[in-house]
Amino acid sequence: MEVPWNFRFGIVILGDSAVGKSSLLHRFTEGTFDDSRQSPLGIDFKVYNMHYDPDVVIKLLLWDTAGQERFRSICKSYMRNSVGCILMFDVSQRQTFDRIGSWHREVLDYVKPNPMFFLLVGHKSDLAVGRQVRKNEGEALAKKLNMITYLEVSTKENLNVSEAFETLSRGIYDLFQKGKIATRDDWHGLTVGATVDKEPQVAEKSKCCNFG
Ligand SMILES: Nc1nc2c(ncn2[C@@H]2O[C@H](COP(=O)(O)OP(=O)(O)O)[C@@H](O)[C@H]2O)c(=O)[nH]1
Ligand SMILES: [Mg+2]
Repeated sequence: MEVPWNFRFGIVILGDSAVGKSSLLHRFTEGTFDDSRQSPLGIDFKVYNMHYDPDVVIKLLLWDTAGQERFRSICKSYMRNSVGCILMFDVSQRQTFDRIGSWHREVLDYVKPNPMFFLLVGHKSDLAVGRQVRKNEGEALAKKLNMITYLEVSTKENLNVSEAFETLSRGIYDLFQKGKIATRDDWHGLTVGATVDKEPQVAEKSKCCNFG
């Protein structure tokens, strides 16, 4: 049954291939971690109702890039219909951290003139032995790029998984309350107040466009 919602946020999960985007989304929405799970090609889309406080339901539309990142190709419909981005790297793969700056730039360029707010996630924090990026480097980069914050997450050990989605959503909600995010009729990244469900057309899921 459709839960009435007060706000709807589109959230996209981005980062290099194999940093663990699909695993994170799966853990958050289904509650499980399966090492052998194959992510399907195409776009994965999940809905999650977040009870921000007893009176406020924020409906999250969560988009996973499932494979397109290899081709630097991003689907217009979900980029343009998002207000938040979980930008991820793998703390055990330095090159995935080194590419965060270009992800960030390209996403902002792409969604212009619409806003996008970022949470930086250093993923696979359980891999202490193989770690190649220090926590303070992640914190410094998030600060430099003006992101909401930096969090270290392990989907495998279920550390900071729901916190990641909550921190980003709260950050966006607070910015909206402060008047820093303007809604527009032709932009569906952040939608207010409707309780009737009108999701982006599922058929659009497979229609992707080249990034940049
Ligand atoms: N050690 C560790 N491995 C993880 C974690 N999350 C995902 N993985 C593994 O990383 C690999 C890539 O994950 P996947 O979700 O497919 O990445 P995606 O390409 O970014 O969607 C898989 O083998 C996962 O089992 C984690 O928190 N810790
Ligand atoms: Mg994937």
